[in-house]
Amino acid sequence: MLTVYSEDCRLHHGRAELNEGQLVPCFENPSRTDIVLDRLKAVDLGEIVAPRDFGVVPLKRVHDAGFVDFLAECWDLWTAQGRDWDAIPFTFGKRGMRDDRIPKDIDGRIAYYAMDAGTPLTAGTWKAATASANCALTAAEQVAGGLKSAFAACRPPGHHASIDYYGGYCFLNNAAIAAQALRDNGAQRVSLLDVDYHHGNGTQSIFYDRADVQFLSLHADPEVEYPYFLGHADETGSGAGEGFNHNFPLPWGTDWERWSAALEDACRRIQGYRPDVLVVSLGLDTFEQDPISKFTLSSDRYPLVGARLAALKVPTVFVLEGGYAVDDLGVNAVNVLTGFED
Ligand code: Q9C
Ligand code: ZN
Repeated sequence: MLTVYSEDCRLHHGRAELNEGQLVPCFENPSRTDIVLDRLKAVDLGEIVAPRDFGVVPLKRVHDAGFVDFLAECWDLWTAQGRDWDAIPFTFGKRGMRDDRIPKDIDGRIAYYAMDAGTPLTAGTWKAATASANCALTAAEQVAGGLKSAFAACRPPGHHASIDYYGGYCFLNNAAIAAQALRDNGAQRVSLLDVDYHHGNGTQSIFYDRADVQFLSLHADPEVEYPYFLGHADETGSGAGEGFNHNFPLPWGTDWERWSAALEDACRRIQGYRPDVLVVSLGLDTFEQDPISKFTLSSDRYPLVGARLAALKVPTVFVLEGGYAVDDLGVNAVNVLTGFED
């Protein structure tokens, strides 16, 4: 399988995130893709290429233009205040407050565009986030050109980033950007399957009123898990998109038996939709040893995930999302890909 990776993905390196009331070292850091790359080379999965630069146009096909511009200039505005440390919001808008006025002050603008205090924005964030999106776009372009599959080994991840907000370690929604590019390049129907432990709130929101991109997500129940405010089973789409959004919220402690039953449900719905192409938001934080998650999948299950997806017989773009048990992330991610290829 072809892999797309950019060294620029390493340039986003937050110092600390707010976790259980304390600032702790960021779970999402460059060592994640380092270990994935090591494993790809160890099993000789295939060629590893650098992405092509697609510019901001495909980013603004799914994200608000003002939001994209903000991400590009946030670090300069932040450092202009004499701050040379990571940018983190200290407040957020709440119910009943104005959302039609974007504050001028940098702290107000961060409050407007950020969804949590776990996603520091750093000097290298814009470069890394755009490199990450370019990896997904390049993988999509290769699959549109006839490859059976491709893997974007990218970070920062994307699925929590929505039309006009960032958070959950995500800035640009790489998988959504790839799905939209596939649509723009001739695919009539795209299925986007999100197997990250957390609900893909950003991806869901981006495609919620559309029938041309089917979204399916297996994740921890938002009643007990981040992102808390989206991901319930009764979110089925709106308007033309009614019936094209499928959430599979699962309890803490979900094991392979339960998780794979939900995967089977999702795969049958994909089959019924008859997509031209499949985009997989490939999170590996369903792993039993993940430090921030509570499912119990073991490494030997991930090839079965890949094999089930291959049985759909649809060209497939894999886009890396979460997974924080770094020592095992390479094996787990590559297990899905080898299972797909066998
Ligand atoms: N106490 C992705 O997997 N915060 N994002 C967790 C744990 C947010 C995860 C804090 C987790 C976001 C792409
Ligand atoms: Zn996750």
